[in-house]
Amino acid sequence: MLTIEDLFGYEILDSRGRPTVAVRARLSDGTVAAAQVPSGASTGTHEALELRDGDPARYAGKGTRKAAAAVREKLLPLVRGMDAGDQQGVDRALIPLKQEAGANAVLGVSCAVARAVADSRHEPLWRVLAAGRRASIPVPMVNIFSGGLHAGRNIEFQDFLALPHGFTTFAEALHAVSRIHAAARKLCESSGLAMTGVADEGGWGPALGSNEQALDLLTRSIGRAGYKPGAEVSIAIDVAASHFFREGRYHLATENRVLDESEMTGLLESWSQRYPVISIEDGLHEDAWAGWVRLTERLGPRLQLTGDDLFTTNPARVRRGIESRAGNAVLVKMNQIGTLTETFEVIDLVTAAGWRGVVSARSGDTEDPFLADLAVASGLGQIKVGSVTRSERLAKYNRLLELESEGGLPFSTLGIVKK
Ligand code: 2PG
Ligand code: MG
Repeated sequence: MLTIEDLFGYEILDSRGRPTVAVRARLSDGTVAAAQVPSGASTGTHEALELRDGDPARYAGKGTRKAAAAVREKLLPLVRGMDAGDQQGVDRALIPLKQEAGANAVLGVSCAVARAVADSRHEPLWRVLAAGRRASIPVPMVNIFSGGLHAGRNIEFQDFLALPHGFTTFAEALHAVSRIHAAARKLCESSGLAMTGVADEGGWGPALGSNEQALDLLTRSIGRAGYKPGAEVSIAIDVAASHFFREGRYHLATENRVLDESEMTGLLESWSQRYPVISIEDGLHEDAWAGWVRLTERLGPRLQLTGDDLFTTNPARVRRGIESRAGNAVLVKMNQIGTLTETFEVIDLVTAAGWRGVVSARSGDTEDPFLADLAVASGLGQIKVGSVTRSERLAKYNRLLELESEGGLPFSTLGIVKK
């Protein structure tokens, strides 16, 4: 039996230059493998604990040395000698320690062990993760314009993404969004918008006069890149509504207006009619369960309504959403919940319910391509990694290109076609 012999955690920096955790696992056959943990900025209230040192002398209190040290001191004693191939057993042993050691430490162990097992068996990571599930190469939803907490609050809505659903391969879909990203820059420059570098996820973050302007620019960028908006490439939005919600209302500071829930729902409805929008994430606040049900009744038949902060990849919250019909899709982020086992619990709930799912990176990510293999293994058919610049983003796309080139995996047929 292949057992866990040693675990070692260490502090590294994420794509924003902030500390995060990496873990190296050593198995009884000598295999050593490491995994790096991502970190969000627009985090949901119900996410698992990300342990930070709180020492103001280092990285403004955001150091991760405590979480890193907990890997050997607190987590290793729980799993040393366990069957490394029993991911569920390993994860179940770790789950009670999420609060004390940090979910960042726990996830690092969960992923490093999975990778070590794959390496030891000389199997691709996705196949070990899939464990019999139907794997596929996902369609990417790609950030073109950023707002909110990822771009200095230039506008309130966080993500305007291109969803290239009209292509037969991942490589072609990626090529299309790369052209759209370039066309967006040109369009902004010719519109007199200052372009001074990219936002946290590699997209453009110009100072716009309104949130709707981003939709207009994106629709035109798709056209200028040579694609028919809505036919080959549609739009996805991440509203990240919890982050501009105060005292029961949605504050669109850029536009100098404040909306209640039904006005917010109305705004999303009118945009989805005037622009080729097919997917809306976090359109309402993370605890507005009743509002989400109403939103889903109204827009669910036409749109993918994805819960990110609403569900925080938490099986209990996802179950509640499925039962009450709050949304119809789930954003899957491993570090919101802290283990691979719980992440797959969510993936399996989503699949069984006939919902959609999007495997997602964090705005603070790393050069670890783990997420690409997870997305393939999940069979959910969609991945969100940010834009087509910055190597922490490209690490995932490049891995998907590699897997597609090898052949043998189907490209997801999302069936999202809106003419
Ligand atoms: C999101 C993510 C990724 P963050 O809200 O979907 O775009 O952002 O990692 O900051 O939560
Ligand atoms: Mg989100």
